[in-house]
Amino acid sequence: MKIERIEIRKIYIPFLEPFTTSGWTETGNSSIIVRIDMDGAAGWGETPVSKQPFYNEETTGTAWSVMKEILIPLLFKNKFEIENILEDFPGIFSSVRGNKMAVSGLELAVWDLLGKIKQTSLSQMLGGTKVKVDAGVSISIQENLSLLLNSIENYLSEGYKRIKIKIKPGWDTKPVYEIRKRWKNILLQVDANSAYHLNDAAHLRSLDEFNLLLIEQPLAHDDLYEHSVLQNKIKTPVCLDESITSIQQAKSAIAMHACKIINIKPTRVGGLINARKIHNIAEANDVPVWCGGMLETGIGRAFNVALASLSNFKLPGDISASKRYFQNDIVLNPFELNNDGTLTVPDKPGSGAIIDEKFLEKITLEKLIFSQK
Ligand code: OSB
Ligand code: MG
Repeated sequence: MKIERIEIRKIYIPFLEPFTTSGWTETGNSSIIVRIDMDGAAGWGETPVSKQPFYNEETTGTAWSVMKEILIPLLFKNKFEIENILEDFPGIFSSVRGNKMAVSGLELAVWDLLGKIKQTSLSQMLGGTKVKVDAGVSISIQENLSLLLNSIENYLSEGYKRIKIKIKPGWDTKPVYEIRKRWKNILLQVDANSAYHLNDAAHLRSLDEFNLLLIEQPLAHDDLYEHSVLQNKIKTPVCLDESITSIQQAKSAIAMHACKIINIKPTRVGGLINARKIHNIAEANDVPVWCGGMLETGIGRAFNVALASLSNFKLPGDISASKRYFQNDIVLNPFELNNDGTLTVPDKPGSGAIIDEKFLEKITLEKLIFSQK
């Protein structure tokens, strides 16, 4: 059996508020949305790239051309037994290096497709054990402290279980001190997106007294060794995001004690097959994980929520309700925050996302269709 049709779209949906990290600002979602048709079913995926290579090396432009020129032709060449499609999938792209986000959008669409054909939910296919997952929120760098404190107060009153703030030199100890002064016991963590250097270790150690869950990606995106040195100098657990690009990097990071916690984003590691393997390796080594986010639409979010239903997702994820990002989401069933600060894991076949095709058409900037008999 062959994949009959693949459609990719560049979209843009503005965020309610710009999202600012230590190094860059995102004003909207510039993902590539993928649709794969086979055997009368349609599977949807999302490659949550940014227009600029500031988080990782991929962009909307690179993912688009790699999908179009390399990945889709490779996928079309292969015949699938639908039952084996997930086993076969890694082999099809084994010659491709990097470009994990481009690969992931196609992989996610295949999972959704398979779930729909088998009438099984993604969480069930993955071996998830939870019906609800704890929701946290990642807060952009704010112009001043009172805006930050107000924002936290609002999210806490909505019921979010954990607050993450973005930090950078000059916006770190002071906001953390003010937050802790006001909320002694909330679950709190910080994300530096590689804004520091090893010679900032003494400064980062001053965060130790604030009982943070973790400090995420303090040092260079492609460095493991210096994170292991830093982890020896500070008590706050180091968590890696950008550095964990593959199963191999995850194994190395664990072996080197470069981190005590891992942020897993399925799209950063090439999809759910790799994400689950990293989850399993971490679990076997007593390294807890949590699910990060890339400001996805409801399509990508559904995969994150399903992944977070696995047992070793021990900490609340950056998986928030749709309305925290967008006025209108791309799906007719956007994620909402439950009263107990959780999101419900979808139990419908596939990812469970129901696409608002009219809205999708409206926000599409460019579309390509590939088909074969
Ligand atoms: O570093 O975790 C990050 C958003 C875009 C790129 C990188 C990161 C983030 C977030 C927000 O922190 C996560 C989310 O709410 O989706
Ligand atoms: Mg991060």
